[in-house]
Amino acid sequence: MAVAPPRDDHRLIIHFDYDCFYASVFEVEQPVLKTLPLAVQQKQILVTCNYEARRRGLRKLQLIQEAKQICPELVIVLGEDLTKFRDASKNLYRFLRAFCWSGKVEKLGFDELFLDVTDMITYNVDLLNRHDLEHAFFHLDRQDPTLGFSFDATEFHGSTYPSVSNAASGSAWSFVPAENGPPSLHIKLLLASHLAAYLRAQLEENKGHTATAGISTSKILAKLVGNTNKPNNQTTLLPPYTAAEPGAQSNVHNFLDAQDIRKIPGIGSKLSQKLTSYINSHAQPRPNSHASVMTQDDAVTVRHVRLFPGMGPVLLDQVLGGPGSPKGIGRKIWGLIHGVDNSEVLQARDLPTQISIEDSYGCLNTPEEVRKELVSLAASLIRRMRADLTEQDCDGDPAIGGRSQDPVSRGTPNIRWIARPRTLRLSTRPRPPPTSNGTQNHSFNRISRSAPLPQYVFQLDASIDALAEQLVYELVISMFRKLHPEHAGWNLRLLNIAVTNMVEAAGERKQSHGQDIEKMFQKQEMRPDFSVPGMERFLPEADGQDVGDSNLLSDNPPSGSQVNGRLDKSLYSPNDDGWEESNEDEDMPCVACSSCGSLIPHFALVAHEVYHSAPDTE
Ligand code: DGT
Ligand code: MG
Repeated sequence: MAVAPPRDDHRLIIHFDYDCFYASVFEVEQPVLKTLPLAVQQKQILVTCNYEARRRGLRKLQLIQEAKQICPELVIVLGEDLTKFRDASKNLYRFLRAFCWSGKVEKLGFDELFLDVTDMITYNVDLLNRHDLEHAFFHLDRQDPTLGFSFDATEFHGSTYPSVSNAASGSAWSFVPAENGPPSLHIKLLLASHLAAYLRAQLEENKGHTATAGISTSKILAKLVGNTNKPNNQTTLLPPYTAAEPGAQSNVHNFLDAQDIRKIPGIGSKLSQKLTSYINSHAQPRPNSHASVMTQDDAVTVRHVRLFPGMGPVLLDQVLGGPGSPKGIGRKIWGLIHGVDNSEVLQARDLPTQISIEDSYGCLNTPEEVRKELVSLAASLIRRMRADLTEQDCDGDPAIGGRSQDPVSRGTPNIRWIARPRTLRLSTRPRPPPTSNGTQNHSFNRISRSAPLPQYVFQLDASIDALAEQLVYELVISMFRKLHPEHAGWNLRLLNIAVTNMVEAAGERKQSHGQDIEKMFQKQEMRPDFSVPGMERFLPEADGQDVGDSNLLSDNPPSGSQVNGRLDKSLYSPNDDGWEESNEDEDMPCVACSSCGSLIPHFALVAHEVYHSAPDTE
């Protein structure tokens, strides 16, 4: 079946992958480490190592023991606390985002980014002086023509696929737009290659991190082509992207054909396993191979799939479809292996919709264990809230919610909350009881409970450990008791605490409409009766009387130390992912207020709306 070629309106996408990311975070802290073989350890695994270590034969995801044997002088640092990687990732993301006009900068995990630079390239191609390409100037600002960098527009920066000597020949001039003609893809990619090089250099100079980049017209192609030359390099996928004339070769096909099917983003391990076993078990002769039959171990490439007899969306649907498979899977995968990926680079979003911290356990059974873990999780949560939801208050303008107006931030000049979650959620997953035939039941879900988040957690001058203790003793334990009324023996496998229901401070968007949320928070501080009648049972009880388990309130609070090996997931999920079997508000149905997002019981909604409509007295 013919596949429409990648879109012809040519978006320009740059993919960044920071080199040996975790290791380089340590190197930036201690530059002397750059010259030594360095590995980052999590559990017994070397999760990554710097290129000095790789030169000595080490590789990612190797056993630490094995790595030490290969390289006894290896320097090992512990990487189980992800905080510093997350902070570095956010910092680099913000740095690169500042260059990108469209604001379309999408993070993939901690160390990959996609930038949609189409508008920057279109603008600069239009301004290119075709009579002096060697001394071209790339404008980084539409308003200030002096901001930018010089470059040589007669050649690509960095590596290309295919390499330039093998690429379709033609003088650089022939790729430059004709006087009134549309710019060629070639010249757009060429400019994008120089922009990528400039950004990589800025990243290294200002932040100390090197990165590998890929440049093409879609996320999938930019990511895959970037991988071909690592580290500290970049690769542009050259046109032609379509086989326009009979017998002509598309570089997209040529490039993708050689890829292992498992490496194609969007084809996860399950799908590639299904494809591999289908292709291998049908024992087709390999195209261009001397071997007449493939073995089970043979890697299946895109070419094997694409040229497999009868292959197309219908056969792919048969091979990959089935219960649980998304509709149209065959068409989607057929598109991907032809380089068709129209997914947009998502608009930058600074604020997570929720922050969630969790840890899994062999078995948590006693109040003492639970309390200790909850305090530790709460400390991590507050630390994350401070990292992700505050910013330097540059102008300190009280009119937009600056620090001087914020009672809970007083004493910490220059830092302010840019968003405040309204809801705290505690989730647990007990170990399921064995089924009647004695086998383990694996389908036991999480249960959770929510409550309004107390305002004191926003005090920036209080110690995180002290706040975590207070939060657990005054609120979280009572939530836990409601989830698990039994005194002990819960056999817990997982604890998760999260803050949700994020409300952006109005000062963030100076032109935002509606009520100034920051002011509303202040009023809330001043009005003890803001807590709607009937909600008190969710609110912190100062003396903890409702908690009812003296063991949980022992006089011996633990330190808020980090839990090793914490799983720290679902941090930026755009919405709750539906895994939860929530019994929240089971006996008091609540609705989220459309103005401020608070969870309000039905019966109190009218009173709450009256509160919002009250004239602003300030
Ligand atoms: P690179 O990109 O090949 O130069 O090396 P890295 O270290 O940047 O590796 P990458 O990009 O695959 O992953 C980014 C970071 O994520 C890496 O520094 C450590 C962490 N990481 C990667 N794979 C795993 C994994 O399988 N498990 C765990 N726990 N962490 C991983
Ligand atoms: Mg990387």
